[in-house]
Amino acid sequence: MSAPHVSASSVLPPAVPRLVRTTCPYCAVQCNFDLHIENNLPVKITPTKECPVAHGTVCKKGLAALSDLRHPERLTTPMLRKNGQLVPVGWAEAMAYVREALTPMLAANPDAVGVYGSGSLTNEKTYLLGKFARLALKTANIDYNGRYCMASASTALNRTVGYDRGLGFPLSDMGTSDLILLVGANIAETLPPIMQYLKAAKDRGALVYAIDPRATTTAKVAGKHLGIRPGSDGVLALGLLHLMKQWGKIRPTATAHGLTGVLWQADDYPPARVAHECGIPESEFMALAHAYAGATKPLILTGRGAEQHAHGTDTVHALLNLAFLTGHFGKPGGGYGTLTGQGNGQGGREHGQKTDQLPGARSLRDPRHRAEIAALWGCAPADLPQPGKSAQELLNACGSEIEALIVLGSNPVVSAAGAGFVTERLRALKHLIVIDFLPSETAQLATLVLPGSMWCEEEGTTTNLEGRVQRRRKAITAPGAAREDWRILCNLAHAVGRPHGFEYATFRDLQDEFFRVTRGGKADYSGLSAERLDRASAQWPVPHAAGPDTPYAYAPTYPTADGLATLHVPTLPAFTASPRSLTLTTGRLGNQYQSGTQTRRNAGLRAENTAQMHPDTARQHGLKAGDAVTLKTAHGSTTLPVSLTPGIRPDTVFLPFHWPETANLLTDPHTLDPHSKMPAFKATPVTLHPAHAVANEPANEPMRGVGQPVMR
Ligand SMILES: Nc1nc2c(c(=O)[nH]1)N[C@H]1C(S)=C(S)[C@@H](COP(=O)(O)OP(=O)(O)OC[C@H]3O[C@@H](n4cnc5c(=O)[nH]c(N)nc54)[C@H](O)[C@@H]3O)O[C@H]1N2
Ligand SMILES: Nc1nc2c(c(=O)[nH]1)N[C@H]1C(S)=C(S)[C@@H](COP(=O)(O)OP(=O)(O)OC[C@H]3O[C@@H](n4cnc5c(=O)[nH]c(N)nc54)[C@H](O)[C@@H]3O)O[C@H]1N2
Ligand code: SF4
Ligand SMILES: [Mo]
Repeated sequence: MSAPHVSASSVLPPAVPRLVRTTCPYCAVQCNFDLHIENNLPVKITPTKECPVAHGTVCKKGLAALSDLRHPERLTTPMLRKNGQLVPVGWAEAMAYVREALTPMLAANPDAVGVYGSGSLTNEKTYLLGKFARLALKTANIDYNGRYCMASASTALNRTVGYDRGLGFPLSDMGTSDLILLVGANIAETLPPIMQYLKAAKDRGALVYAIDPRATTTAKVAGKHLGIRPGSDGVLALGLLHLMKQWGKIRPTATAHGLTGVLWQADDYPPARVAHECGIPESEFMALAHAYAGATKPLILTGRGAEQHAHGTDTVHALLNLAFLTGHFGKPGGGYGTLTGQGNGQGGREHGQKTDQLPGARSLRDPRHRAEIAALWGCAPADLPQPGKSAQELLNACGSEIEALIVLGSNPVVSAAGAGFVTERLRALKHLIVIDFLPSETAQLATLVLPGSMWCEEEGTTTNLEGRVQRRRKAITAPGAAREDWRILCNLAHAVGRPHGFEYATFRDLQDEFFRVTRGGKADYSGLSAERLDRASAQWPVPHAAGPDTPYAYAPTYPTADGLATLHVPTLPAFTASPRSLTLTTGRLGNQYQSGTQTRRNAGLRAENTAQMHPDTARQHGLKAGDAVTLKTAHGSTTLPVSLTPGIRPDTVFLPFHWPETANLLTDPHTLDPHSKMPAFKATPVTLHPAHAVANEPANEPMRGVGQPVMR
């Protein structure tokens, strides 16, 4: 990249404005833009055509990203809870608290200390967080919010081809597909720059389907919309496989284990059954099947709509099997891919913050991998913990098996399933240590808050949804006593008396170690350096400094024991729901990001927190637009204004999850996908009650959610 940029060392306020090229703090597209810096402050963002992903487009969130940097609520000093209140303290006092709180616990039972990470963290911080948990704390109990994200797709890819890169080809190849199925992905709102590739495909004559219970903005651009019942995507895939088999379209990508069982299962899914279970007209299903059969390069892309179910992994297996058995998996621009979500959702799932993982996408269960990492970290393989609890299990165990929790880069009070229940669990902890740069709802519950750094206040790399590693450059220094997160993790290791391995003199030492440690792993970044990434981004694996990167990841042989793929027969629930029952599904709005910490405070990003429903559904419940409705599930209740959207299925209600008083008060914290441990964010049975009708009922205390804001 021939972009103007500066190194981390040249951050003193300059006499003239300077430009620093970096990447966006939000989603997995990881658009590049230039920051115009004056006096240690970015004053303007300009997109750049040199961005290898978005080519000069950015979305509204990216353009508004500067507003949080010096927000009045920005955390600039550690805050310790004293007499029930969080009060500012110095770093020395904060670290003394950490020492006193954690040292006895670590001596007695290290697994009582949990660590909760994030797909928003750079690769280097992801790596360091995993190392911190295993080497300094020696706890098995580390996991991260990616468990809530693309974990079902990641699990299905790993189980099938032993490898997990969300897209196996450069994003721009999407433009060469002749049929694109967006399965539960509302990319016009969530990954907007990708729309240019969708449009390129359409311009070349491609058919594009949005498969979604709502006629979303994406569906309007796509042109074709299949409004299926939440959770039924796997059934749809089996129905397509059924017809492909009948129509002689089976020509597997490669020899694989499990082909026969998968093909047998499809016999049970004739079109009439599929139309019934998916809740769509059979004619619409047949039109899709004919389009798939006739396409030379069909591409199935899943988003969270298909994946965030208690049978999400099986759903992805069904879609992946279809792509594989029809010979499209692994083709440039064709086959199957998952649209990763968070800024470093891809790299964040590769370098050891997953509970069963070591850096470079190694397995904590594999004796060889354990030995490799132990040698690099200077410990015995037996000293490395075994896999521990997954994200939701970790949160659910707070206050019982887990006595202290360290959170970096997540806001589970808003984003976890059953957030009311989870909030009570977090309150029951002895110690909750949150590293954030804004007072998230989770930080507001903490016993200690440590002020971290924001995106352009630190160096690092992120890996976008096509496995492209890019530099995120430091442009300014963090305000007040806020520190770079990597330094905070090192401070914590020192505070608990385990400094070994956390003595980096500079960020560069950490980064070089990170690249080096991935050598030999499936996600091998060892050929990378900051200098190489200055010249060009690179798609992993990149095993050699002088060698090429890997734009096309999925060869017909796979990194499995015998080089073959293994297809799994999906287990799917039968859909027998009565036509009168309602399903709650949840998701995103274009103007808000995740749990909302970074966007609800931003005046440039306004959005409405409403319960979206079909006009007929509203009418049946005596509701009209703007009325307050109380939504109740087996897990909680919440009250919101109604908004009417004729494009949604009448049996489905949609809630955004960006606010504390919303979606996750209603979702189930206990039922998880058996393979990926994903909660069912996208389907919960729900009932609707006009708010005046429930006003006199007793309040349901534990379900109310977050506690009183204590920092504002
Ligand atoms: N504006 C914005 N952009 C974001 C984010 C954000 O918070 N805000 N977050 C980022 C992250 S981390 C992620 S993971 C991505 C997520 O990106 P998406 O996957 O596009 O986001 P969602 O809105 O969660 O879900 C997509 C669609 O799934 C539909 N859906 C619900 N249930 C089902 C179902 O059972 N089947 C099918 N086929 N569809 C269903 C919903 O109606 C919704 O339109 O977005 C990233 N980009
Ligand atoms: N009902 C429902 N629930 C969902 C989903 C859904 O579709 N429906 N989607 C799920 C998905 S896909 C995801 S990814 C999760 C996301 O939800 P969360 O895991 O809560 O993620 P964020 O809201 O991004 O939270 C990030 C927090 O960390 C802070 N932060 C961000 N980056 C950094 C950093 O680099 N350093 C530090 N120190 N702090 C940082 C932010 O200020 C914010 O408070 O939500 C999940 N929950
Ligand atoms: S698309 Fe994603 S990476 Fe690009 S500007 Fe928007 S939020 Fe940032
Ligand atoms: Mo996500």
